[in-house]
Amino acid sequence: MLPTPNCLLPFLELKMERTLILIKPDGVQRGLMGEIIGRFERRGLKLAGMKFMQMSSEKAAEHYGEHIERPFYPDLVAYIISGPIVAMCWEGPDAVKIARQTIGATKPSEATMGTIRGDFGMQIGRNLVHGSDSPENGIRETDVFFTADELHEWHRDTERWILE
Ligand code: DAT
Ligand code: MG
Repeated sequence: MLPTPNCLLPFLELKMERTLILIKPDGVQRGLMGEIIGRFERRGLKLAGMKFMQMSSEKAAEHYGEHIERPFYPDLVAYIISGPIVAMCWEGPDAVKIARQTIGATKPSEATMGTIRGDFGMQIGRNLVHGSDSPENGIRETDVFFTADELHEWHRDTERWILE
């Protein structure tokens, strides 16, 4: 794993994390963008960046590089580049864990009801959403999709009712 840049260390120590969330092509095609975005928004995570885009195979390889040796890799890449996606960066304390909990288990048949995959998913190869699995990957993956000027630091007026 690449070392964390020094400027990001205070961010990690505060446990203020960033997570990269993708609404995969099935989520877009099924008209679930608003539903999925709303779940992260209502949970209390704060949006730092969002874009509607179609991934190239190069970007898919960069994003999913850790899975390159897995048998499902070619299907995974074909699926993720098959249509437009929504890429988002959400932040907050424990954002990675909170987002993974909101998304649910990788296999929709094992995902708890009330999670995105548990409520809308059927199969592992159409599991609607990606979420980073560690704070370090949250930073690395955000960097794959966003430039610094596409990430916004803004004051949310409801902040004190969400975080103590
Ligand atoms: P997650 O997306 O929950 O972080 P992962 O990182 O292990 O899961 O895998 C990335 C994606 O690859 C996952 O969302 C769906 C696909 N995938 C993982 N394991 C698979 C398997 N055994 N068969 C088919 N697809 C799989
Ligand atoms: Mg993963």
